[in-house]
Amino acid sequence: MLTSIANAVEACDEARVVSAVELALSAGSDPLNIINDGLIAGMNAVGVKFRAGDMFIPEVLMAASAMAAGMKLVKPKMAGKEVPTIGTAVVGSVEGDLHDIGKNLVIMMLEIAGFKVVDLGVNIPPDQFVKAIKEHKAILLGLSALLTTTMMKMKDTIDLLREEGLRDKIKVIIGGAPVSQDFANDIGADAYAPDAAEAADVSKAMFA
Ligand code: B12
Repeated sequence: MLTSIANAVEACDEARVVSAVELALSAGSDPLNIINDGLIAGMNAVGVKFRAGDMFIPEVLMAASAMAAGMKLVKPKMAGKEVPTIGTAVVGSVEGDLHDIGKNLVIMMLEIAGFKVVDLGVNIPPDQFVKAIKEHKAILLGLSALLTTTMMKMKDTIDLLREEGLRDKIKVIIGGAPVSQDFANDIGADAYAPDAAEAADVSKAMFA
């Protein structure tokens, strides 16, 4: 039954996702299993296909929207079953970068993993990240960049955290197509993840 949810997400078929989730809920499936083994499993498969060139952006967006429709049904059933909040994460696309599809997927996964996420949006200069971290007492900062011309803004943001005396108080995870583990090491980030599912796993592990 959960496989049919995953398959429906992978097929970008929102109506089928909704009916499969409704069926699973009425059959008494655990909401957390519906999320993990149904909705996320489907989105993971989409990620694999996208990287292999077997799926394209409009389909990724349709799958993400189908997944979100499923999540909307499951979330109200999660009362009392929520994963305890790990802490607040501030996430945004760095200054000059307007790409947000991947960032939004990362946010979805971080929320499912138990973070409260403050989404700053796109084109965020270093000082705005710092302001938000202070305001929300964040423990995790997620920086996204899709352009080689904006990835150095990640370093500027980390440098400003250091100048502000915040560097030891927050973990920084970076991601986006031009970014790598080597780059993360070079600019002094705590972590890198190649996709949204791993972003959630790696982030969670840093606070375990
Ligand atoms: C969609 C898209 C756009 C859309 C963005 C819409 C939106 N709302 O996001 C639009 C049309 C606006 C756009 C504009 C531009 N784009 Co564009 N765009 C893309 C495209 C086709 C897909 C990006 C995408 O959404 N991928 C799907 C998501 C799911 O994948 P993802 O972003 O990689 O995210 C995953 C991981 O990277 C990771 N991740 C992402 N963020 C984070 C953050 C953290 C913390 C972590 C841990 C992980 C993580 O997890 C995500 C989910 O698994 C790419 C090509 C490509 N193949 O990447 C070009 C691409 C990124 N764009 C490019 C360019 C050049 C531009 C423009 C300059 C074009 C122009 N001349 O106007 C402008 C720049 C705008 C700006 N200032 O940002 C180039 C970049 C080249 C480079 N090396 O710098 C690319 C690579 C295309 C190309 N081959 O030339 N673009």
